[in-house]
Amino acid sequence: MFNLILFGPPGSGKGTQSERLVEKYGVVHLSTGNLLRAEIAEKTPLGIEAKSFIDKGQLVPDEVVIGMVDSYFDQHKGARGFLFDGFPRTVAQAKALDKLLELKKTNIAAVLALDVNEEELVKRLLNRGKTSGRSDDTDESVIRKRFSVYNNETSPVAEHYKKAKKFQAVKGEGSVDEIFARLCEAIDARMKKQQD
Ligand code: B4P
Repeated sequence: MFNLILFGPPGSGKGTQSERLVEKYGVVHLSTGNLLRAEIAEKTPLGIEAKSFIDKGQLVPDEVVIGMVDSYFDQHKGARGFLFDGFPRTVAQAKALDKLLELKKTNIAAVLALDVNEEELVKRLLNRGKTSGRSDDTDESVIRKRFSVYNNETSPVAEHYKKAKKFQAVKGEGSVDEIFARLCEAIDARMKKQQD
């Protein structure tokens, strides 16, 4: 299996790039943001709980997200690999993922982190908010809150993977095509290393 994590602050292009990466590499896309929004749309108990956190720019509790990832994994038993998008977002989630992958006798090949400056991120998110109908993208104070949650709770996840020598920063500014080319270059190099 070849498993990747696409890491980065809100609006850094994780969702945008993931769509292209799963098509090119044939791995299964696991976006916790998309899974949570699907639960919200269906008004499930999990979705109703998640919405109350997302609307405030907070993270959904770890046990809710980890349970959701666990069952998604079980639904995709034959996968040749996963692209984790927006997960893990806390150190507890990263540790839970390590355990889950160990049980499946696999691991993370690389963590690619999209690097984008904050003002560009705010611009992108407010712009998306005009058409997406996403409540967490229309209010600038909620967007700023998401950045502070990212800095406090999600940034330490980078350290977790730096220690394991899996972390690689990738410039996330420029055109979607340019960023995609940078990501593919990094992935191809990791794949080659895994085969050697
Ligand atoms: P997510 O759905 O993961 O979304 P995101 O961080 O907002 O965005 P992403 O980085 O994917 O941005 P995108 O490519 O779309 O999370 C939403 C919420 O769900 C979280 O705040 C949290 O509450 C909850 N949640 C999710 N996972 C969780 C977890 N594991 N634990 C706890 N809670 C969790 O790009 C954004 C915009 O930029 C788009 O409009 C796009 O068109 C544009 N864009 C992309 N690339 C561009 C480029 N190169 N140039 C210009 N614009 C670009």
